[in-house]
Amino acid sequence: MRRSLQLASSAVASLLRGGSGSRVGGLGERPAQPLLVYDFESCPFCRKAREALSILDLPVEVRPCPKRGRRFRDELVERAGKEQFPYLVDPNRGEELYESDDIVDYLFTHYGNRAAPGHLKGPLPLLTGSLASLVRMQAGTFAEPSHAPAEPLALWSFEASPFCRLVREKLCVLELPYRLHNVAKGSDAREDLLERAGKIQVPYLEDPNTGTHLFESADILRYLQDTYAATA
Ligand SMILES: N[C@@H](CCC(=O)N[C@@H](CS)C(=O)NCC(=O)O)C(=O)O
Repeated sequence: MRRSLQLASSAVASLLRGGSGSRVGGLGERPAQPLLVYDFESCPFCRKAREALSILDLPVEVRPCPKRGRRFRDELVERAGKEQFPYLVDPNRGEELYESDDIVDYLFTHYGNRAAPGHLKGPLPLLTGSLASLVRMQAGTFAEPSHAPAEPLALWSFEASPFCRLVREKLCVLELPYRLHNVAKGSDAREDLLERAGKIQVPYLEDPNTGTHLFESADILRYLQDTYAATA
């Protein structure tokens, strides 16, 4: 798909979800350690959980589990017993959960100061989230051959950004683990990004394996393909 189409369809995907995950709100206690999530980008259940993480300004270690990928699916089965996504691990409270509704409620209960908002509950987010995946032609669904990095990468992003979505889809299909720093509008972590990278712009990628630091989604996509795709 041409880049202009990629961006347009990614923007439509965000619109279908009403821009959910573009702004933080209702923050509660902050976790000492990042949470961990097993998910894949096009899964509408996973999308709900990622929107909650973005709204609640929570950093999270992502273990991408695209279909036909084994790198982290096997790890999840060993850990929890079945391939179902999303799966959340909270090392701060010793909790581990399947079921997107339970995960969203859990996050708002422990890391928000309000109940989960209505747009993350019921059938509507699944309908609009599935439509968003269709508009994206199921990008971020199927694993592509790749080399595993020694260390997880780090991505500064927020859920509703059309540019960030393209990068998350690529990290997903290449099964590249990464620390996701959610920096939606209103996030305190934006100041950290400014200090670290010199400007507030997402997506921003750091790869400790190669010492690479990159803004610009097109450059990041090219870098990930050239560095980690097995066919490169
Ligand atoms: N009720 C579950 C449903 C989750 C679900 O069905 N997830 C799908 C992906 S969208 C899944 O895990 N499929 C198995 C697979 O991809 O192998 C929830 O809300 O979390």
